[in-house]
Amino acid sequence: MAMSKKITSILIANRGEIALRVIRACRELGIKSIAIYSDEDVRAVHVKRADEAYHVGPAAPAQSYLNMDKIVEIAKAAGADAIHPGYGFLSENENFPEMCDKNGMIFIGPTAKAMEITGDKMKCKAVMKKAHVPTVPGSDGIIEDVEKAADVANKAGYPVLLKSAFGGGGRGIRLANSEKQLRQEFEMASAESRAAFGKAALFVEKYLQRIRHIEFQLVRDSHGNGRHLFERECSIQRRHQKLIEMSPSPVVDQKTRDRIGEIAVRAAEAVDYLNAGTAEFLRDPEGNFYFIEINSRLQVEHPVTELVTGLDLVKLQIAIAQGEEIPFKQEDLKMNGCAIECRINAEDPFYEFAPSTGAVPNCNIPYGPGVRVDTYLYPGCTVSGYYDSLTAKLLAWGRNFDEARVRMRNALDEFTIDGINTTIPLYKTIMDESNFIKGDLSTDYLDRFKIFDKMNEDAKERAKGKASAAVASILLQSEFVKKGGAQPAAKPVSKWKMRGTG
Ligand code: MV4
Repeated sequence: MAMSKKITSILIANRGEIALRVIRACRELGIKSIAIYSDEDVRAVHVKRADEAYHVGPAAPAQSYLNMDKIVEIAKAAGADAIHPGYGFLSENENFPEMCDKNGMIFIGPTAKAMEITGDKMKCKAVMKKAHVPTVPGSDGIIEDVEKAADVANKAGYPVLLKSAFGGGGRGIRLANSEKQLRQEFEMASAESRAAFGKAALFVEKYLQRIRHIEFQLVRDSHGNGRHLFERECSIQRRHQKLIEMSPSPVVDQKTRDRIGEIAVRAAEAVDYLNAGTAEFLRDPEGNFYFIEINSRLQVEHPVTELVTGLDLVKLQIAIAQGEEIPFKQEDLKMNGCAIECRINAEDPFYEFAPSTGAVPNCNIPYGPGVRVDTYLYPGCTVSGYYDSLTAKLLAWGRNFDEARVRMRNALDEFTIDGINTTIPLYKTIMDESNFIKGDLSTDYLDRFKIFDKMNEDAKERAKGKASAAVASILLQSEFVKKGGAQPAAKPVSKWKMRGTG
């Protein structure tokens, strides 16, 4: 598939901040950007910024941003050369690249074949084992009977996890601490699986505890060149939703980075990967890395990598999609400084992350040295309940972790979003938290260090601080008035005069 057709226009099959991100890359490259929008997004900023915008359908994703037929129809009518799927929506649907191809359009992403393999966890694991990519010890494929399961578990050592091949995002995972428990869980899980899918598609893995989620950014071109763009540490999550990502990981030294990065490139080769993707690993406290999956899309957290490498991943995606070779060698890449990303979600962290949507009458978006914000927010916008809760990605870059962390902390103070609740208060607490500062991260970080209790305390303190500041300012003002200094009802003075220039 060494296609080499210069892309001159791209339809962006997405919305929100990622649509804006792709539009910016198009503008830089002189490529025409074509947006689509649902009824809900008539006033969305991606519609204003794109060169052209077309209505795709009603608010519901199935009838708009997931409607392949309609999207391809619009792309054809608009004369698009290529389609960028962003993340979510159609980005990992293996039918979409084929459909684009049939209609003479370039899909900016991996091939259907690579998507199909990476989308099937068991198949992917088997391919990786063959390619000598380390995977979690356990069964080679699906286990149909309980005796075989007990056998594998005894070899791997307890505790083990029973995973459903049809699960995903933490669904269909059961823990067994002993053979007795394994037998019970196996019977229940296979009955459940048979009822739902007609067969007991279970596999057994050693249960890794206190793990970190560390992933490597990958790019691979149609000429077979594969590169890794270092790691991102994504251990701070809640219910399999990432909240904070950073690069470098506090526990990855250069030797490990080179070693695991090379393995990640090998993983990409094993599935003949094309374009940008991510190899996910679990790291245990002993420092062992185990491959778990490849995400066959550009990820939410890709700007973390952009800040530490100086590369533009969307521009790179477009170059690869039009048949170009990746313009750098592995040894040309250097990691510069540290970047942290906080996902600003429209959810209430004080109330089980309940969705919080509606009008945003005003907002203040931070900026300044080392600060990047990818967002669709603007004063007067609306946050819709139909789509993903991500409203903004706040990133801070620094020469080292602490500079990035302090910049993030200050930017969080500057960031205000009126009308809705967001995850900002949680991140303020985390940026100040001693274990975060030490880099003591794991996927159970929030529970292990009782972060929500700390957040509640912090919020109380801040409320007190605000109340006393308000009282102090009233007192000050009354003092000032008593001294006869204030002229509250004075006629407005020209600002120019006040600055002493008039
Ligand atoms: C594991 C694991 C521990 N041991 N597998 C959760 C969803 C998924 N895709 C894989 N997951 C896990 N698999 C073994 N053998 C722990 C998790 C896990 C997890 C993984 C990545 C990021 C966050 C997580 C949170 C809880 C559990």
